[in-house]
Amino acid sequence: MYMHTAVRASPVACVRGNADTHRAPPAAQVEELKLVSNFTDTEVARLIKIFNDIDIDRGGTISRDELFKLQAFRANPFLGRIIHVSGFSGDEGEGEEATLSIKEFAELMSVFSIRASREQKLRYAFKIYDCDGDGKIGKDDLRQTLDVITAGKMDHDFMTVVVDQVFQEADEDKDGFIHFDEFAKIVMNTDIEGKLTFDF
Ligand SMILES: [Ca+2]
Ligand SMILES: [Ca+2]
Repeated sequence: MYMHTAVRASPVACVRGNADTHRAPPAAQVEELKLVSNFTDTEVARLIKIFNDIDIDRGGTISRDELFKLQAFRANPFLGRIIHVSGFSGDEGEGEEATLSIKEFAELMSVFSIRASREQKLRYAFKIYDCDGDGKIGKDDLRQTLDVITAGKMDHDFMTVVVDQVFQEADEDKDGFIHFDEFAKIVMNTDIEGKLTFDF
């Protein structure tokens, strides 16, 4: 059988005598990904396979479009928009498309997994709403988030009403910002946790 020589081979020696075409991922990679996630060995292996399937050009990173190939994101528009809002924060260069490494992908999937705590999910959701990243949600943050979540379809005046209402209710100490504890209270009775969870 022809053996291609692409430089994708792992530095870890191949296991001999195993004809399985689905090579097991290198143990070091599995351990590394387990450190940044809450997954088991089997789940990490599945995650690596998913990543490699999406990463068609085998560039080692996935773009937002590639991520959206995952059924879970298509089936849950809320999730997809959240990813869109989050903009893969941390690695956007000027004018460059943000991408995820496998490690970042594992972290992301970990937050959305059934293993993540409600607190972890809420912290993540909070970060998404906090567009300017100053640790609190201002009215501008909320406007921007609503704009993305509703795909720009929310009428400007109506949005002002909604934003004012949310602040009226959530901003308990009236400092003009929604802090994490205030945020946690207003989403307490919503299914935000369910929306931020999927099985893969
Ligand atoms: Ca903010
Ligand atoms: Ca406040």
